[in-house]
Amino acid sequence: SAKLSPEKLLCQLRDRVNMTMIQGSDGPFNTSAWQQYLPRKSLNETVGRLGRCAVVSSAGSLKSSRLGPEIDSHDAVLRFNGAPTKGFREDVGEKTTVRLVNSQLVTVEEQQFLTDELYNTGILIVWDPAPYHAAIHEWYRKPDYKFFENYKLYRSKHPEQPFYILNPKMQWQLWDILQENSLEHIQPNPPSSGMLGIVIMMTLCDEVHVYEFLPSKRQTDVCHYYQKFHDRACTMGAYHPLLFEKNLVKHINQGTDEDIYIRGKVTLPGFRNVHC
Ligand code: NCC
Repeated sequence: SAKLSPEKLLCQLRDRVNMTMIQGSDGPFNTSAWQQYLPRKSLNETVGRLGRCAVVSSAGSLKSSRLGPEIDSHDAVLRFNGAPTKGFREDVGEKTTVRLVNSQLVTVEEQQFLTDELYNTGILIVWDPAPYHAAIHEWYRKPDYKFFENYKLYRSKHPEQPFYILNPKMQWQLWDILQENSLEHIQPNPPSSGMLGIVIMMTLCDEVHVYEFLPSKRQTDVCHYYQKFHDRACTMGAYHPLLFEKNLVKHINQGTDEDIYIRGKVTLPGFRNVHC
């Protein structure tokens, strides 16, 4: 197998995936039209040093898990896209420190990103699928979704809420590592929000617990814990290389198989605690 040991894989992730947010000094964002919108403080300054962190997937298997109190006991919690806490507190908790959203959600009118108060809590980070290893200027001219206008509108409405744009180079640095550690050829589509969120928290925290990314005994075809919709592709992947992401996360899990089976819980070290 082409697979590296878990230790070597963690080192590769630490050293090759450069998690940064777009800053006002990054061309083509270094213009007066952008300066007033991009947050002045870096994400690191905004969150401070984080200890124990939780990443909560949106999987249907969170339903009836009663993991809420355990999830809320973390110093910081990351959630995805439109995943709600209201009405689901017992299973997913209510703390939301970071919400990672894709550019489709920010752009498409029906998603109500600009009006739904769900988005008004915590730090927001948006990411957009960029062409493979494209330079930032090339991506800027042709984002997958034209989310820049809604980003600016949201920033004007909520100037106090930190809202970052993920530098798109990260997704392909991560994809390269996924491909190198898989025996099969992977479609060149970017990793899911789930995988990106896991690596973001490994950068910010001492320790990361991921819930229901690797499915527990509650595994189901129900796509999300907050909707009735069924689709196996939600768990296995279609556009995103989700299966390869899950294999990689399983490989570097430092928790027990029982934790996966009972809680859907994976334990990963923060990059600060990875020694190469
Ligand atoms: O469904 P989504 O993902 O918002 O889920 C967030 C992350 O949770 C993990 N997940 C989800 C469901 C499931 N059964 N198993 C899981 O492991 C995945 O890691 C997933 O990334 C996305 O990644 O951004 C995605 O977004 C949705 C959708 O755009 C948003 O929910 C906004 O409505 C995509 N669905 C569609 O476009 C129809 C999904 O493919 C990827």
